[in-house]
Amino acid sequence: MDAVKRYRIAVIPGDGVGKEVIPAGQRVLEAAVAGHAELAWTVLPWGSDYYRQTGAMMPPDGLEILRGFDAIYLGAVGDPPHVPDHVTLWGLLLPIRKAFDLYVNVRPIKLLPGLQGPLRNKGPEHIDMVFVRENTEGEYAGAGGRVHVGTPHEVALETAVFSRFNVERVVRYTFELARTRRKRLTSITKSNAQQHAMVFWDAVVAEVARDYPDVEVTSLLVDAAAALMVRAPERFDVAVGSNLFADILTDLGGALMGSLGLPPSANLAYNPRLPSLFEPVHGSAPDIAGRGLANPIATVWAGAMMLDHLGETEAANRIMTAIEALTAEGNVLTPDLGGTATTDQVAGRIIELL
Ligand code: GGG
Repeated sequence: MDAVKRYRIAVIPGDGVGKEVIPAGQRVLEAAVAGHAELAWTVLPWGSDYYRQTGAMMPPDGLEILRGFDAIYLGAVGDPPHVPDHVTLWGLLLPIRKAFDLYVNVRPIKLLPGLQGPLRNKGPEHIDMVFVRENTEGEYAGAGGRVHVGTPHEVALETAVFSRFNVERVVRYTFELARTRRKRLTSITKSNAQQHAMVFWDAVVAEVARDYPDVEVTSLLVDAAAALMVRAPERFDVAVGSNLFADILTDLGGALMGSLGLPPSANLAYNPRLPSLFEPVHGSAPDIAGRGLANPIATVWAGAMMLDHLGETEAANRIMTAIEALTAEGNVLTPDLGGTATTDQVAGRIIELL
């Protein structure tokens, strides 16, 4: 008999609805692996409550603590107006991405069966793409500063950083992914206006493309890409973009799916010995937090991506099949999808459908 595998998973529910969707996700994952694998959860109460008690979003040795885990399962960060958004993000999520070199952020955008996004004439055959977001530098490199603060001559700089090593590996990851799908890659920049880094990005894509002659490459400016995602989403298969552009476009993608409560994301470590991080694309949604109304699907789906990453592919596939069965039957959905079910009821129904 095969030994039951044991995975050490750091759980950071974080803020707002993160505290509701993460326990729902844990329940589904537990049910999916039951009898085959053990998920050894360590819940870390880091986030804005921790910040209010200690002045920091995580302890000083937080990154060292996380290093010992096989994966990180994160809910959401953000507690405006109590803690400024840049404090929550730079105190927890962005340092984790940088410390463990989580170089790509993989975000599937896919219309699930039975759901209707805002594009009435587009079905699941039209909306099925994967975004690869550059995840450690670009516009979120944290390079910049402010001078002449408090004077009429105040200046603020936010410098985008694009290194050849990083852009090349992100683009290469995307080409490899394209080969597993419809072999169509869209690279998204703003290289008409941003004449240094974005022209460089285009050049790196062209260089790497020479190793993938079987993949069709399209380059789009980000503004045109946003319009095309709405007008003709079927033109997208695999897309790659900078930290900021792909962050924005995947929220648009969530809207095309019918709710931001749906898209998941996998922040993958370049070094497979370091933990990767899995989270819903959405944030802490303070407007609905604490009411049991949050859609757990993005978090459950992110959990399936985590299981797949850990090698529990069969369990991951069963979760995805159950999510699709849930949306197809359409009678246990949270209010963002027009239903009346609670977070826990949706998780419970997914478990029944496993
Ligand atoms: N689910 C994680 C979360 O809280 N996302 C909100 C957010 O603002 N994320 C910024 C980012 O992904 O860079």
